[in-house]
Amino acid sequence: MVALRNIVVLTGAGISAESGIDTFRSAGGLWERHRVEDVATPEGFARDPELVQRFYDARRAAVQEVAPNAAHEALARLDAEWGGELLIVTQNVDDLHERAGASRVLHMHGELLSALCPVCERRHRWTGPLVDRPACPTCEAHSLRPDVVWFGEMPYQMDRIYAALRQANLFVSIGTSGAVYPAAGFVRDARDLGARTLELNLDRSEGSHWFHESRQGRAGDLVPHWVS
Ligand code: BV8
Repeated sequence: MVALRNIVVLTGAGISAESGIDTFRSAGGLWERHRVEDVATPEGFARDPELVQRFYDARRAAVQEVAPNAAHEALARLDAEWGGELLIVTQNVDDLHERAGASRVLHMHGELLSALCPVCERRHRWTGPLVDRPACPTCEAHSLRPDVVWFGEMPYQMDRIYAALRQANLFVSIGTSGAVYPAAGFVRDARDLGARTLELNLDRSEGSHWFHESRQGRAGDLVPHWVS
């Protein structure tokens, strides 16, 4: 039996649902009658930058009004207490893992509270709107965009994620539908590399059959139970 030392946790929108943040599938993947795949893309941004900026401005404001839930808090306890390797790879762009106290967090799809300047490529902590085209604090260009990874764009820190998967003894997926790649493929990578795989999700997901074990329920119930 391999000693359980190194854990990779993947989280998705479902872990933030009980904090009051809509998941992509619960909103029917729609926002103001637009498919998320049409809004969360570079093409969508080029086509209608104001629509896309308003989509993210609304979410950036909303995320500052909600609080972490028991699932975020349980992972933060694990992060504080676990003596082995732990990496929380999140698809979420909210900061609820950090606000619960977790530190070993990697935002593979970027963060709402960050603005990216495509001109000087600097990132800035950003809590206000971007729709009114504010100047980049570094280079003063008026081109700041949400610092999130859109469909068709390269997720952040993939090398670091695959390095962690190669070392993992346990891969736990929490609150994700397994609809979006490359994140949806991590369970297969982990399994092929010898890790045990566990899914904690409200419903069965598109990837449930790849997991050694899949438990259905609310993250606020399942995650504290798993961590304890
Ligand atoms: C890439 C940031 C190359 C923005 C997001 C054609 C053209 C171009 C690309 C593609 C293509 N076909 C396929 C692709 C690849 C594409 C893709 O996968 N498309 C899908 C639609 C098929 N992927 C990409 O483009 C990615 N980039 O491929 O680059 C590459 C490849 C490999 C290696 C390097 C480079 C970039 C994808 C990132 C897109 N950006 N977010 C933003 O947030 O606005 S994705 C966004 O949607 C989220 O970040 C998240 O990843 C995804 C939604 O998924 P979930 O988090 O799972 O949320 P969802 O609502 O779907 O599910 C929630 C789950 O929770 C449900 O199962 C539900 O049952 C459960 N739940 C609900 N409540 C609870 C609960 N569980 C527990 N407790 C509860 N209370």
